[in-house]
Amino acid sequence: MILLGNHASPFTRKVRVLSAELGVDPQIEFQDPGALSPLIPNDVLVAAHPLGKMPILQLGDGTSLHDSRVICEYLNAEADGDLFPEEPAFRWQALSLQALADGLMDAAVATRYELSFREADATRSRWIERQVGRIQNAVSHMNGIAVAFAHRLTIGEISAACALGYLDFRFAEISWRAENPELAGWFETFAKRPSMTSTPPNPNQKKRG
Ligand SMILES: N[C@@H](CCC(=O)N[C@@H](CS)C(=O)NCC(=O)O)C(=O)O
Repeated sequence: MILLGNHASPFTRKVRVLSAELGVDPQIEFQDPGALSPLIPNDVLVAAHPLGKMPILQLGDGTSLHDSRVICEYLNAEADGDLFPEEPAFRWQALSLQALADGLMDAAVATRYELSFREADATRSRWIERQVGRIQNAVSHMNGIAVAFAHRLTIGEISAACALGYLDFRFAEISWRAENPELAGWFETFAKRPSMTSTPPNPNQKKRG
């Protein structure tokens, strides 16, 4: 299998962390599709996914899977893993946490693009404030439920960790730890897992995402 993505992309990291937790990462060849810009479609990505976004998982039979949620669920099912719990008591919490973390990443990635590519004006600063407000609300909600994070590893905690890792990477000025001590404590431990330390977002600072 080939995973198209780059190190900076938090959605790609989600797939890589999950693969490492499942122990299937040696079966996946990680390939960078080249320059990524929201202004210029990347031909490699568009050929495999109409939206032209990463990550994309190319299977041995030539088919492609997207997006990160589908790829993660596919890998978990193929490996007979338990990162997408079946029991309702865990399942809906895990999927909701994944959705929240994905929404945080969407807001952060969109803000990153906006800051990189658009001229400053009054509309832009209001739009950015709205995204940062979303990010802060998401982090605050996670802090409120973080006490349960250590009980069981699911796609929810993996997604939350990748979202927080992306904030540290691109938005260090959003110093989220001070107001969210439970979440900060959990992340400090989680960030030391081999799945996280082997997938840093910054081995090459030039990549966008
Ligand atoms: N919902 C998608 C989001 C993927 C996404 O936003 N990927 C970004 C990189 S982090 C991307 O490919 N951006 C390129 C673009 O917007 O043109 C997922 O879960 O995979």
